[in-house]
Amino acid sequence: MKFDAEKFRENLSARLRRQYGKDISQANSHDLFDAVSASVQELIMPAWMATRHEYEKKPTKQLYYLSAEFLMGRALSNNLINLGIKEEVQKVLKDMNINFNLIEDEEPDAGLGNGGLGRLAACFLDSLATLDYPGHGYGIRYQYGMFEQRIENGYQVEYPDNWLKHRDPWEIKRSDLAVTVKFGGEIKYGKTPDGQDRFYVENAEEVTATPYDMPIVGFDTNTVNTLRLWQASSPNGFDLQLFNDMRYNEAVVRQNSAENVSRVLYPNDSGPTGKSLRLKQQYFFSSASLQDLVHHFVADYGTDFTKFPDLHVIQLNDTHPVVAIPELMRIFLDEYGLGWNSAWEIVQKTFAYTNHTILAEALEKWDIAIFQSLLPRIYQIVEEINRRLMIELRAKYPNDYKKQNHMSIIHDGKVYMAWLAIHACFSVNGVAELHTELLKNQELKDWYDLYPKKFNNKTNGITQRRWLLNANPELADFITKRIGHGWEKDLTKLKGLEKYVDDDASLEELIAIKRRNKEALVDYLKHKQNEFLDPDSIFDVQVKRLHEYKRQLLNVLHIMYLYNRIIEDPSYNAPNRTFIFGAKSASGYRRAKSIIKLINTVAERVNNDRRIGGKLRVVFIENYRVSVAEKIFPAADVSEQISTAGKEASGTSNMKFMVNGALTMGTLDGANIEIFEEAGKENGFVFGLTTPEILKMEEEHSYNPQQYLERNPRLEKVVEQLVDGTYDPTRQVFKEIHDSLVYGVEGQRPDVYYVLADFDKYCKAQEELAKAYTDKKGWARKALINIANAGKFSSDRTIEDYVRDIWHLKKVVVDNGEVK
Ligand code: 26Q
Repeated sequence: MKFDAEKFRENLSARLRRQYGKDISQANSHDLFDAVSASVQELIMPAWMATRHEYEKKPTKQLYYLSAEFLMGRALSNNLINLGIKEEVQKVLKDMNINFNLIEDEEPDAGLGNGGLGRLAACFLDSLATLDYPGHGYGIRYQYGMFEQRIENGYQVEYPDNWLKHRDPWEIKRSDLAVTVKFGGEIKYGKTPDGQDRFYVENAEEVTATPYDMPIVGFDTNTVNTLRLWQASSPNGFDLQLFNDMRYNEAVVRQNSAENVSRVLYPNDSGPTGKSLRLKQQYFFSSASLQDLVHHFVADYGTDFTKFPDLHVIQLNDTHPVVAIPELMRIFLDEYGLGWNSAWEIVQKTFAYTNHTILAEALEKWDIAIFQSLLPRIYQIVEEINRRLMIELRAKYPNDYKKQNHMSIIHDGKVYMAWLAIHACFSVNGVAELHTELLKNQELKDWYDLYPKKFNNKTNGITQRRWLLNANPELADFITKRIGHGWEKDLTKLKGLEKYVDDDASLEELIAIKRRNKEALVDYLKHKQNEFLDPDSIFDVQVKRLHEYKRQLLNVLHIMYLYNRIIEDPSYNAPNRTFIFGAKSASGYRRAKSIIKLINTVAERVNNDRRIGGKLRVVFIENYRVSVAEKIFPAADVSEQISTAGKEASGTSNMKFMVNGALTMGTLDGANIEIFEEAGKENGFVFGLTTPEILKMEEEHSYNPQQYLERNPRLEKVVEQLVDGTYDPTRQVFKEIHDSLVYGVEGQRPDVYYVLADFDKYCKAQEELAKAYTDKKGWARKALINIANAGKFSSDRTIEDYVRDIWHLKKVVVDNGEVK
């Protein structure tokens, strides 16, 4: 885009005057952040309008990505980079004596997601716009995003994330497009004014859904797509009568009830809570989004909906928006009078579903009682969908009642959202090769047998614009100096770096860049947490949500083992290591919270033991989130990807580490397998049980954790140290962790995630890693090979795969929207 520095400068000053009544010298960092962002937003506007105009001008199929989460992080720097004006803006600000970094740090993360699934949605939006595809996001404008985590006395404590406390300069409220979403009420059947028999609902609770639009700026293109987030409010405000009667609390009950729908992101990313407010959120944004699409369609094309699937494809991000399926049926049947068969045909051509988990306990199901009372008409439609499905199943598997019952969308008193998705959608995909195979052959086998053609794999990816170009500018320059530009939009070009893997000067430079990035992280942690890290030590990093299956516990047990060794064996000799953790736990996940306490307890002990002499340090980074991740990946030497094989659907941090030149310490799980395939196993550290080995042990019930304890005294010792007073004088705090490994608690088998089984293999792989690190050049060479082979893991590739196999979109090139 053309950038007029003088105009930008004037605009900025004018804004500060208008909005804050200040001139530049009086403005604080926050005022400046807001004014700079607003000025950038204004630069985005013409291309955003031009994009919308272009999509309206020639009817073309558009993608709508329905997701309960969009983990966007910060927008300022990313937008500047994608607009191609970051340097210019930085220069203008510098000339005005304004420090860009300080301004940047004023922006709160848009933390509207838990982890991988939400960040994937954000990376997809970036890739869609960059590749000139008409694809938009629909979600919820949570007033409070992912909680702020503080560590108090070693424990996680959650605080509300009030990210909207100042205004958000990137959003535009579209009150003109508000719709009504209805909950509860009674189903009636009767005549419409023009004499047709229809279902309708009476006495429903009405909630207004107001859209707020955020621009999604493509990199080096004029395409600006839209993320539309819905906010809930009461159509009638508060009750003035009650207020006048001084019944102040009662006066706002209805208003609060409506506003609660988009109040807060549920901070658990595993087992469904079964909370009806969560189902309310799901229906709220699904219904609002579909009403929006249908209104627009009817305005343009009238009520012949046969063309609907030619112009819309809706991707469901996990089962969270699956209630959109019966909602579209409801709109067609009840609002436009279509017959069941024609409505169903359109619906089946419109929706596609992505599965993000293999954990059976994470598959969403809702109690019939909750579902039916909250969404009576939707429930009725689901019953009819299921009635017709069961006819098919009875015909196909006449005597297999077990299968019929298992596949029924409604059974055991619950509504199975994944079953509804698989039955209704034309595509069902997993997010890495192994994951998709496990869905087909294990978890969803019955469905794969019934609908083999629906199943396909789309290995996840990440956007190199945010995670390399923006987060690691020095590495980006290193790359561009050697292979030129082009990798920003075609990450496979990184392959060109392979020429340099034996070039000493390049390796030296790569080492120097990593070193400076480590210093930057050291600096950050010094200021934020008063932690002093050694940049010459190995930065060994595990950052991700805290889950037993991700096995942060295996990592800590290994640290406890190293600590014992260093103390017992004065001749212990290995490079200094810093183990870095970042993880939020779901607020109700007790065992995960104990693991956070354990990490912090071990850190406290190890870091304050003089005998360790810098050999070992443990750091828990508080409140891990996108903006902190952007400082961590560039500084990492080692990427810990150590989930129990078969449990991590894909993982995406593994890709962010790889493209930033960290070596993977990983199990053969999720996308790790594809990473090792691309980079070569010899350029990382593979260890642990494989999925077939684990499946076999599960089938035969042959896993005996006791054996591993007996055979490995060092393992026995660290496990015992959880309860012998070494780390906790009360011996209570880590008892549950201990017992879950050794005995099994709450009816579970012991060591469900094979921590003890993989411990020895992990220690050996870690030893190999430490040895490899002593060869600085050899290590840098491996790092460069990893970077050179990271091309597959761009979300651009993922999006092209979706477009080719599922969405069938055409690129729409937008001119710059500037007045000619
Ligand atoms: C469901 C019902 C009620 C409340 C919460 C939820 C809920 C919320 C979030 C369930 C799951 C999630 C998030 C799951 C998630 O992030 N999965 C990850 O998705 C990534 C992108 O595909 C994968 O890389 C990870 O392997 C997978 O764990």
